[in-house]
Amino acid sequence: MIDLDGLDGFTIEVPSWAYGNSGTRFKVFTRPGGPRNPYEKLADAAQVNRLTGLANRVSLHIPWDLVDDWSDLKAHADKLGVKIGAINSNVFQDDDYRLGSLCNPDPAIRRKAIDHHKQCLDVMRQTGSTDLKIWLPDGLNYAGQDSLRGRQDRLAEALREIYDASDDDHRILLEYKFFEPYFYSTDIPDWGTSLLHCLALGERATVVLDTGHHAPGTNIEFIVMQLIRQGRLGAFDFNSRYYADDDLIVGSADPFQLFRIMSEIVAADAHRPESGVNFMLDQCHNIEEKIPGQIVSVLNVEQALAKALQVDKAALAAAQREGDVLGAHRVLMDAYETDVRGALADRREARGLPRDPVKAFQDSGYAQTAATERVGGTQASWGA
Ligand code: LRH
Ligand code: MN
Repeated sequence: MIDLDGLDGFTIEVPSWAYGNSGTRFKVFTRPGGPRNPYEKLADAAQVNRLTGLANRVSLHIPWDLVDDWSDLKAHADKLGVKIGAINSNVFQDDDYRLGSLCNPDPAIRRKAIDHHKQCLDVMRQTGSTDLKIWLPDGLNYAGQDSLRGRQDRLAEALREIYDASDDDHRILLEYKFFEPYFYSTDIPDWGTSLLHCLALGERATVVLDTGHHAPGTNIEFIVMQLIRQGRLGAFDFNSRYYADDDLIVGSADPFQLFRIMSEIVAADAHRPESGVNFMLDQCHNIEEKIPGQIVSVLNVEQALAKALQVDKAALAAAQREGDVLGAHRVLMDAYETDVRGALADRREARGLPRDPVKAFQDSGYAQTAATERVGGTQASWGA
């Protein structure tokens, strides 16, 4: 009997930038009907929630999603049935940040970067968002280029000022990444460095685990377990990759890894809303249709969680206790091999949602309408 009760209240936050044009340094592909502003990005994101019932929050990126009237954008989101989620700072597209932002040797540049984060805190106050997500591109390309220790001290000082400027209901989500855009060192390269800064800051500072930000071969579910054990797993940036930070559809490259990650989540009951873990996507749909790509993504996460909920916890604990190596492994594999797709479609139907949300979107004609209506203006592009 497939038990899906654990899915109750589980939601996923989708990124506004996944609906705009994106690509690589070689090419950013465009398509008719792409969103031209945050209003249209929210409208597209709301389609994912309408058809899956899973994605009721949308992350914004500053300045990509800057608007004149935040309360008007919030009202627009409310009408669409979605909430403004995490606010993402951006210190990776300004010439001033060539040698870093919060870690820059120049105090004036650090000041500029700190003020940008304070601007993001104001956006949170005006949109009802409570998560400030900080990913810093900061790093070095050549050994000796700057003091590794000095940069950490500057970073700690700057994060302290941002943390102290935030409100009691705000969380700081500090993201790490092992390389890119710099190639010798990164100032927040791993979960340990992010965790150390979070522990130094205070209870409201937690770690963001982007599944594309690890060295090949990293056991990511171990990191998930350890961050939960420390009470500092704040959020996921879900995506998948074959080589580097590919930002592909979560679960498309390694569905078994996603299942193992969700198994650690279920083992700690961290899938429950009260855990405070923000399950977010951070992806770019460079060649595939954006909205169907996002629908498939949230369904992949839901499916991985549904499989993880099938793990026979008692049998697994008994086999582990008895040192029954294969027995324990096979308990987990039985859950992974459980086909939950029919039960999930039944669950959607029982909630008045389409059995196949991707087909329902294609049948809705939404993309065609957008292509005819969204004429003129400049399509939103990753980076612009
Ligand atoms: C950096 C990152 C970060 C976002 C950006 C869109 O690679 O993962 O989370 O700011 O992608
Ligand atoms: Mn990310």
